[in-house]
Amino acid sequence: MWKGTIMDELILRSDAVASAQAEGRPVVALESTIITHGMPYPQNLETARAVEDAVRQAGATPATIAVIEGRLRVGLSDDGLEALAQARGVRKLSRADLAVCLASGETGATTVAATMIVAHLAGIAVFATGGIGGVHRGAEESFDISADLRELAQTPVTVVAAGAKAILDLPKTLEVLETLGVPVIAVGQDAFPAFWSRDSGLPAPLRLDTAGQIAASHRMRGALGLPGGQLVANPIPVEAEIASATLAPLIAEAQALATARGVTGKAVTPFLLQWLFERTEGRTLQANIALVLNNARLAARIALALAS
Ligand code: PSU
Ligand code: MN
Repeated sequence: MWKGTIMDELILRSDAVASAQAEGRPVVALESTIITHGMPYPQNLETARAVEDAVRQAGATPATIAVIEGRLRVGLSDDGLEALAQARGVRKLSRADLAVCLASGETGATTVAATMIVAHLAGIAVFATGGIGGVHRGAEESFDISADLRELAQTPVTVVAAGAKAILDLPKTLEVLETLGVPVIAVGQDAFPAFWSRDSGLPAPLRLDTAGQIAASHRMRGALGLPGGQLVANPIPVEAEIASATLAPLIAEAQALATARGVTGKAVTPFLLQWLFERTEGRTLQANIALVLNNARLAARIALALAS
């Protein structure tokens, strides 16, 4: 079939991913924007490697997704990870950018939205990241709402994140997810987590306590013919969290600075993360690393449950 041929030409799987899929073993998709735009070098490379190891140790195969010179890569080699981690000026790809980047043979890192699209094309149902994009503060003026939210509404991938980043307007983010019909499932607690902190002060719409239950609800959406995925909101481990009261004034400062400097569009999230990293002497980065690892482990358990 022509569609299959084009897809086979576009998607380059690593050997590990190809054999895992051929044998029906569990695979977990991982994004690459967190490597190129979310963390500084060399912590980005160390984290990318550690996240892949965490997935392997939990019994699944990691598939880090990126566009390298116009090819969709599903599963990167260690050299590939290193090149991406050191590269400068890499594009940040969301749904809108994917086709242009591929057609022009360029290199780009996939956000949550683009990683979901590619994971689904490649037949991967579970994806681990840090935190999804959402409704930015001041969105009533800027209209800045991440394409990640609409992707969750239309692409059937279960996304494990530590909630949404506390730099966002979390009440509005939850309202938009509700409008879009996206299940927002807190893991093991009633509160919606806020990325660096376990509790956003907002109740999560749904709660599940085990990977098996999350896998079952993923399957049930498929059986019902519902498009779209699930947002699995996995709180950061207690020992790694930063109290939200500590971060609140710094986030307000970061946001004010971004507005004053006219930072807009794709640059907003990387700007805020980088500024918080500097203002907390790296504490937000340490917390970010801990929560991504925690999400990778849970995603692997969900993928295992789906594969059995
Ligand atoms: N999670 C992290 N760090 C990140 C991101 C997620 O721990 O940098 C990235 C994801 O790729 C997400 C993006 O899709 O931030 C959101 O960007 P925007 O707000 O521009 O949609
Ligand atoms: Mn945005």
